[in-house]
Amino acid sequence: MNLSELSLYVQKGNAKMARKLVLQALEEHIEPTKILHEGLIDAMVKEGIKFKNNEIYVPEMLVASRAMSVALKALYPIISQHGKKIIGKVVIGTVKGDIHDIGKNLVAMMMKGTGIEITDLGVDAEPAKFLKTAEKIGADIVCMSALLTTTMPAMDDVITAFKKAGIKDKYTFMIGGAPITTNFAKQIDADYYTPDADSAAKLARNIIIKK
Ligand code: B1M
Repeated sequence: MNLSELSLYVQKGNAKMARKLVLQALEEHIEPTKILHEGLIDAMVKEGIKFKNNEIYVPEMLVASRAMSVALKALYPIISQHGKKIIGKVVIGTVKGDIHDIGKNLVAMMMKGTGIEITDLGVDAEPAKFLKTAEKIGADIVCMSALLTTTMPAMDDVITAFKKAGIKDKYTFMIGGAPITTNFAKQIDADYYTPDADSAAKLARNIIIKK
């Protein structure tokens, strides 16, 4: 199967066909990570470029992202299947002001696949929500995602809230998202930045195992 066809259906926002092609690709034993990168993430990268060039607008980007989410769900059982025992707990969310959740969902899915229990705060999550939930579930790691340059400071707000409560050192803080860098992580006192879901999941597992 040609994965660029899958990417095109996602870009057009055809969720039904996108899901169908993911299932077909799996039947053809195409690697799930290949389907993810060449069929699904590729579509979002192309949508991002078209949006930047004013070739499409928010509504088109929105229908494409819906198709992406539907198609991603078809991959979920494979990516997040583990059968391992739970090794630790993560609280994850997209920070306040930001409603991008595809990357965050992918990170959560892959972490789950390594045996980590996930509590997902969804999008537009307030600092107090991170703090309250981390304390409530006894999280090992607090994970934050941001896709907008304008919402990056909200990550700092979360860490500041933990500092103010005197509990910052109880947790490891991991951050990520397209505009995030290692330098930014250092600036706001986050412990780690990882560029993608796969590296985030591997790192989280290592952190928990070494605890
Ligand atoms: Co938005 N958007 N968007 N958008 N959107 C971007 C991010 C943008 C780069 C597009 C562009 O201009 N080229 C741009 C941001 C510019 C900037 O700030 N520098 C942008 C903009 C401007 C906006 C609006 C302001 C548009 C408007 O209203 N005028 C608006 C903001 C809304 C808000 O949040 N308040 C907006 C809205 C939307 C939609 C709602 C339409 C939709 C989101 C739907 C959804 O998420 N459910 C949307 C989309 C789809 C995009 C693009 C096209 C795709 C994002 C995506 O899902 N990528 C995006 C362009 C782009 O990114 N190229 C764009 C696929 C996903 C798998 O990648 O999320 O990067 P990503 O996650 C990666 C890594 O970053 C990493 O792992 C993932 C993969 O392995 N990662 C982590 C993510 N979180 C991590 C956490 C970790 C570790 C790794 O540790 C904890």
